[in-house]
Amino acid sequence: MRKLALFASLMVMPLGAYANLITNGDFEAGNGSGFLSDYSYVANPTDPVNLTAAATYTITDDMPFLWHSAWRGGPGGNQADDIADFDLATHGNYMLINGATNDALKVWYADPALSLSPGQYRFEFDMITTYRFDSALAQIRIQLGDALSSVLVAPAGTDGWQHYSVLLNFNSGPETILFNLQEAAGGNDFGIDNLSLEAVPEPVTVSLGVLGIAAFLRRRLKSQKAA
Ligand SMILES: [Ca+2]
Ligand SMILES: [Ca+2]
Ligand SMILES: [Ca+2]
Repeated sequence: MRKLALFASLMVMPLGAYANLITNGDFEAGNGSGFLSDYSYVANPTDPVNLTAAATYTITDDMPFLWHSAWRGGPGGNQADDIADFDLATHGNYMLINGATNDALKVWYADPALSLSPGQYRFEFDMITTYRFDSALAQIRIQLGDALSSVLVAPAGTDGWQHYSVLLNFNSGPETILFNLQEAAGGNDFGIDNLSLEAVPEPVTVSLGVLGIAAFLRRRLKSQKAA
């Protein structure tokens, strides 16, 4: 029984480490909670500029065409398919973005900055293309301090949300940032939702657990021999 109890406690430890370190990653708390952006925030679709200018964004639970006539969900074309693809009943609020022509601008960054210990992290998010066509698909890169992800290309303009998951080995640096490397203005329009950052339990924790069990069994064997 004691052996079983020890094993159980060692197995639970890594599982308990999972927790989303990002606040408001689902955007349900609206704009300016848990994040900031170098892009300009547009409050509602009746603003004169809408989201027709590059480097602008909003937080909405509605279809993109309300913000830009060339975006998905409008009458005609693939309207029914677009509405199904966006699945707003499931997603609620999301960040709707007209990409910048300067890839140094931060699309999204955690604010206040996260305080991370060195180690491996998993960054996950959902992305959808809001332009009706596939020109200049967004190219996303995640930066976690000194760790950079590969380039994550947005799905086609006829597809639904796509889930992305990257592992990053973080050593130092305070910021958790989402960049868009696509610098073309024609297209480069996308939505993101469900941002998540989790610490990945280190394999060494498991190894120590196995060593701990081995040591325990050795001790037990010794005490049995002595008896
Ligand atoms: Ca959401
Ligand atoms: Ca579709
Ligand atoms: Ca654009």
